[in-house]
Amino acid sequence: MRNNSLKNQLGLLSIAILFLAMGATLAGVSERQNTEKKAVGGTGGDLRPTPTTAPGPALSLLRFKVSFEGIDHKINDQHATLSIRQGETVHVTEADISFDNSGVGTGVAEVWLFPSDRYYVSVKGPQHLWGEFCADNQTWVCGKDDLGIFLPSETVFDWSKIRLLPGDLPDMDNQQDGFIDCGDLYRLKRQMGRTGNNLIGDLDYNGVVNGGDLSLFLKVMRNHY
Ligand SMILES: [Ca+2]
Ligand SMILES: [Ca+2]
Repeated sequence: MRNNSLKNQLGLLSIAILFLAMGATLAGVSERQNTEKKAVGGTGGDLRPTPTTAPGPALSLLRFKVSFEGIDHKINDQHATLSIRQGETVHVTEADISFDNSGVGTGVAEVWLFPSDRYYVSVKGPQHLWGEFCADNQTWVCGKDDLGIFLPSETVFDWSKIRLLPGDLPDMDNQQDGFIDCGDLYRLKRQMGRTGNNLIGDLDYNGVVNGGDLSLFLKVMRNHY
């Protein structure tokens, strides 16, 4: 009996040791798995580069100065259209322009822009051809070597050194075709002698359509066509 009891005790002890050994083995496997997960999953010791994403578009305030050919004095506020291009993407927006005593107009347009992108900006006055801008304080016509301009909201871009050219008069549907031609001259002549505000033929904004406007129109045609 005593021998059997001793055998049973030894047997139980062996089983206990076996379970302890298995437990230690399983714990070792589990620890390795956790370590591998940490190495792959990034919770401590992650060596993979952190992915980065380009900043998305943000609603920006585009502040700018422009001037009109033939205007060197304060005139009433005018409306301008802006076309802001980056590659194949074009944003079109509008802005009111207020003029100082020297005829320099200041406008602000709201537009969604990518802060990291360069843009070309075209501005069109109410009776004017498009003027294209690709740099601050620009004095030249944009060419293929110009990369465009970053447009941070805190900058006021001075584009007044290149004057917007008058002569593209709106038609009966209030549309401008982007050219100065005999159709514009016809509309100007039909308005000769009229007085008042916001006359499409009043290119110098003095409240009357007369020879001064016709002279300005012909000067633009002569110098730029
Ligand atoms: Ca026209
Ligand atoms: Ca006039």
